[in-house]
Amino acid sequence: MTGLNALKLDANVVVLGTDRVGKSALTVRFLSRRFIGEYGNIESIYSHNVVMDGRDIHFNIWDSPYCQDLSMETSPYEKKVQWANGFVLVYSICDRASFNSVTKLIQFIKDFPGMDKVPMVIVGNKRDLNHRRTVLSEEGRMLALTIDCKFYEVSAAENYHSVLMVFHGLIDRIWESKSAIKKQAGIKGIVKSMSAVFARRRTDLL
Ligand SMILES: Nc1nc2c(ncn2[C@@H]2O[C@H](COP(=O)(O)OP(=O)(O)O)[C@@H](O)[C@H]2O)c(=O)[nH]1
Ligand SMILES: [Mg+2]
Repeated sequence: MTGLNALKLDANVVVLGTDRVGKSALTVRFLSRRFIGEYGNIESIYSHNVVMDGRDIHFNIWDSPYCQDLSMETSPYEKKVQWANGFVLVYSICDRASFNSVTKLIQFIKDFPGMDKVPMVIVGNKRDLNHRRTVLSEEGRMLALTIDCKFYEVSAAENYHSVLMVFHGLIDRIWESKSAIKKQAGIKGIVKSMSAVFARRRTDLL
């Protein structure tokens, strides 16, 4: 990353999780700072520009209803996975099945070629319903530890700041992964041009 592009980043983000965990609430909270209660069940891609830590971030956020088909060949998620630079995986702290589904989604995503290290964050939503909790914070934290990603417990209903942290955390990871790819490409380029120079020298000697 050099020059003006050094502080710009395009980030395609997919928000995944079972129905009613608050994917749309979380997305809309991030985009508008508001919680409106009911969101319907439609698929949406939102475009959003923000400045984070002095970087211009252009988000494309794909919020879609859950689909049980997690077979790589037939799942409607296939296109989304290939499009994504990062994932927000959401469950509800009051819904054990939604937590189990996050584990399945992680495996599904990681099975795609080149997606093993794709940036992800895990989000336990509906923290305001602590009295109905069925998933412990530690369980979310442990799951995140096993795949080396960040973990957040939030309430899209009650708090904007924690939701902002989720997208911040993901952007940090996407930034790191894009920088690492560029660095690798840079090193490969140097190795390539050095090999070309040495190859030329060898032929000069013949
Ligand atoms: N108490 C509480 N309810 C929430 C929260 N986030 C979403 N909801 C509610 O959960 C339901 C499902 O939310 P929605 O965003 O449509 O879920 P989605 O199907 O995953 O997109 C709606 O009734 C929301 O008002 C939250 O943080 N706390
Ligand atoms: Mg929704």
